[in-house]
Amino acid sequence: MEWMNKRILVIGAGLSGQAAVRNLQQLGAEVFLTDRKPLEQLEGVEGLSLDQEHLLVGHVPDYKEVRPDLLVLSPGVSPQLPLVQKALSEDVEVWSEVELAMFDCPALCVGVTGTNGKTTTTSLIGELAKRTGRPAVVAGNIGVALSGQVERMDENSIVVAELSSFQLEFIHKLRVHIGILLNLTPDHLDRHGSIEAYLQAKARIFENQRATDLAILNWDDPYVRELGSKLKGRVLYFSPTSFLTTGISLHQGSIVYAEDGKIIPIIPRKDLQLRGAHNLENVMAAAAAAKAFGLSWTEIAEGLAEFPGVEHREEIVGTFDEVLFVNDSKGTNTDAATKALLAFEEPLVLIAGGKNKGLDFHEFMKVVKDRVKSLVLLGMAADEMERAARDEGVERIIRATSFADGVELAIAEAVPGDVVLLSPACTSWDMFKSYEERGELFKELVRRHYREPIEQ
Ligand code: UMA
Repeated sequence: MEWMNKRILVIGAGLSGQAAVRNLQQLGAEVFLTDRKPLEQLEGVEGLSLDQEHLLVGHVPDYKEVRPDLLVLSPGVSPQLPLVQKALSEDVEVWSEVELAMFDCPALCVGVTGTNGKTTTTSLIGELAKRTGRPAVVAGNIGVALSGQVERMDENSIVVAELSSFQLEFIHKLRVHIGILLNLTPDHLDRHGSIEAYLQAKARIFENQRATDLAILNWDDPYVRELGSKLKGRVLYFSPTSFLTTGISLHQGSIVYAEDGKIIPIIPRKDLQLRGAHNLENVMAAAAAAKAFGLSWTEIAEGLAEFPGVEHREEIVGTFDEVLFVNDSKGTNTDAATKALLAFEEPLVLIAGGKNKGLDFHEFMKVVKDRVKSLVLLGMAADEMERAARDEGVERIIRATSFADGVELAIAEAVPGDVVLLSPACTSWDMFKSYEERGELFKELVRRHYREPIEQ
């Protein structure tokens, strides 16, 4: 690709868009940045070297005036956006920001996708990658735009990229030497329209793999398992439930690797800090990736045992008055929230709600009925969630007027031995900028409550 003087329109001025602008300017392109928000609502944009002609915020720019040679999309930008449709109709290329970042990437690239567990798996692989002694670049959907990391990507480094379905929608040549598809359950249907379209977007992670590359797939997930026969690269399956004669699975309480029936134990399950059956998927996939980039099973076992988990994902906030508080703000869909519920045996007080992503809550509420003693609901989806909860026979439902009110109500419901779990099954976007902001506030409110107890 010849970048000099190419006119490139970047859409979305968040983390991805800003990193893409810097990257493209380095390459010598003429860059335009647009965002539907006005300048005063955008953070960090003033730090970019863009004049008025090139910074087109707070309105939709006139396509003819920009005449772009290429569009670069932030992940949050829907392909249905008229600007995108216009470019496509004129045969102008549209790239996602990760395509730009990984363009010509000389590093060893590991890509992680799936509905749930991506961040845990990506972080864990990042930690394992560091054990090789090579520089590790951990970025992507995990909260660090890949385009901002390009300078750190060289022949010696290992890039571990968390890739969302949004990011994979407009890739063209992006190639991961090691690709992981963890699982697939309905998510982001408001954007993708159907589970099939969502699967197709996710499966694109393997699109440019070559015969020597590796696809790591979940045997237990029917959609994912089936993909194996269609891929160009080598395939390695993992299964947390059934023993695989070739692959990574559980055997007599340990995670093992087997090849044609020959079993190599990796680590006893009890030595892991990560809780819950779902975390086995993450651990197994990470172990497979680490083996592929050259760690020994002993080094992998050490890395797995030392990994404490990630922030906002079943994160232990602390025990106060004998009640355990858990922040799972990253549980932004029903499947993730269900997994969090199933990871605890103690009686649960659940705080849920936020903005629905087009999901139906009935199946989720069946699990809530089984596991949860009090359900505190908040946010835009609260009415819809309450209806589903009542349909499924959930008895104790409490409505909160704000997030802080929800936390106080949950604390009031809990008795010693209970777990108060924030796992919203919804995005935070009705009340917060991100799930991180929501999780931080949760932790802050809990700690503040116990530092300064509110008089009853
Ligand atoms: N915007 C427009 N027009 C649109 C849509 C958005 O102008 O039609 C503008 C918004 O006004 C905003 C900007 O685009 O100013 C935001 O862009 P963005 O939503 O793509 O957000 P970024 O800050 O670039 O963050 C993105 C990912 N966000 C989304 O996918 C929604 C981050 O994932 C990611 O960490 C970051 O790139 C770095 O790679 C977050 C996420 O919620 C964690 N991901 C979803 C998930 O995990 O479920 C997919």
